[in-house]
Amino acid sequence: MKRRDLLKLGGMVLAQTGVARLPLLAQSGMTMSPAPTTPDSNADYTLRIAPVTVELDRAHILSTIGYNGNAPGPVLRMREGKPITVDVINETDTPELVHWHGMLIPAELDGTEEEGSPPVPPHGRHRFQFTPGPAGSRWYHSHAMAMDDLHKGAYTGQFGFVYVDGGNDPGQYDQELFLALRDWEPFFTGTMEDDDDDSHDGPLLEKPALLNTAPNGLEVGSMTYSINDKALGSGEPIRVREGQRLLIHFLNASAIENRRIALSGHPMKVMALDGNLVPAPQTVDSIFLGAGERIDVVVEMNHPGVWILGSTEKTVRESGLGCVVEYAGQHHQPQWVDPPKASWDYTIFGTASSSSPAPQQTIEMIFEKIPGGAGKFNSWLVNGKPYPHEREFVLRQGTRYRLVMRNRTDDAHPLHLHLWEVVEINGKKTAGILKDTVVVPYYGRAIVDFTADQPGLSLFHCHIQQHMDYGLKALFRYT
Ligand SMILES: [Cu+2]
Repeated sequence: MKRRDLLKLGGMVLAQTGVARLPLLAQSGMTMSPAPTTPDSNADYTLRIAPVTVELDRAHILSTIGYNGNAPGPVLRMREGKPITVDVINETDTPELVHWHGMLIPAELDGTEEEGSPPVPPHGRHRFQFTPGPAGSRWYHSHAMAMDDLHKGAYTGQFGFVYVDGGNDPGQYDQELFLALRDWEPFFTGTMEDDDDDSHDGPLLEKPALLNTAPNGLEVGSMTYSINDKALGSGEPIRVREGQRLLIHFLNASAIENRRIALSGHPMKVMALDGNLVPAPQTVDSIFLGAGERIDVVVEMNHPGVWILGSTEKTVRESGLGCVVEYAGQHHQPQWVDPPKASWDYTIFGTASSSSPAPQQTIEMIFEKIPGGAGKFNSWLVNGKPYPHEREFVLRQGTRYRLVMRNRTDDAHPLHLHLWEVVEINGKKTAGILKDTVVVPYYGRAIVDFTADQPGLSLFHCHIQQHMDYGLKALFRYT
């Protein structure tokens, strides 16, 4: 989407320093060791929600709310199908919700206010017991509403990876890394300019003939970024040796923005989208992650040097969204190499025909934005109506649905529901790609199929916090 103009105005420009000091992988959330449990608990994991300090670099020491003294929180490893207990202790003054994103678990455990999941009370605790699944890269994060409070919900440091082990990982890699993309210190601004080319070169199938030209409202921006808890140029590099294979789990944990990422001089083989193996892994020069999305890639380390992995947007990268990858024996300045320009296309990772049952019913959704005007917030409508869409989207257990999402707004929205199969993006068909979040392109269209097999309430929503808070969501319920 937007940011670039703002970033030109200010923000720190990364000094061309090499890499220095600090954080151990264990501190930066890249660790694979289990999170500590507290002695007073017999849970598998304990998550403590409390104020934390995050040192992105010497110039940016932030205070926010995080898990277990850090942001991101620990990587929680679970075994698919093996019941697990997680105690969540809330040491803050406000109720909190922990959402298990991508996990297929009952609504009361899903951690979403709108679904009626019980909050973790202020200075209270809540025990989560569930059977993790499906296998793959999942994550946990606050699902509290933030509205006009940029110190709540997904704007805070309450996020972390969950990796659900399927037990059949052939382990064909030398290093496994968990990298979460983040922006910090959000602010409201009315002067964004839309220049994200990632979804602008599509066919604009849903662009209305008559655009609403009312003045735009306030949006959320940021000029401070990191991967895990470190800005580019701070923290330890990822150290590699020639000939190694890296498995990198990427997560876009931003509450604000979709992102394109590359590793200079190194193509990446996309193995899984949102934690689910894709039918046709492909090698690409850059990847694009909507807020909430995960991508697993394998990278062959066959280009010795010292390289920058990070945002393809220069200002964003130089304001922190990157890290250094250093080959053994190489000590020069980290280099950035722009990847060739390309559009992100989910469909290339799929197959021609689906083995899933044909949909029995179609749900049509039209997204529109009502510009808020100067100093006010925009709002979003689904099918011309505001949230909550009482009894509008009622599912029958076991039925296969086709969901047609028509984006008549000037933003690319990462829409999230439990699990669906991508059918078509801007008219291009595919099959076999299972995801829980799909970016519906700028004035574009995305079609997905899903089976109604998660009884109870399900919240369908945009993963950009402000869009969700101001209407881009709907409750699905069952008959
Ligand atoms: Cu959105």
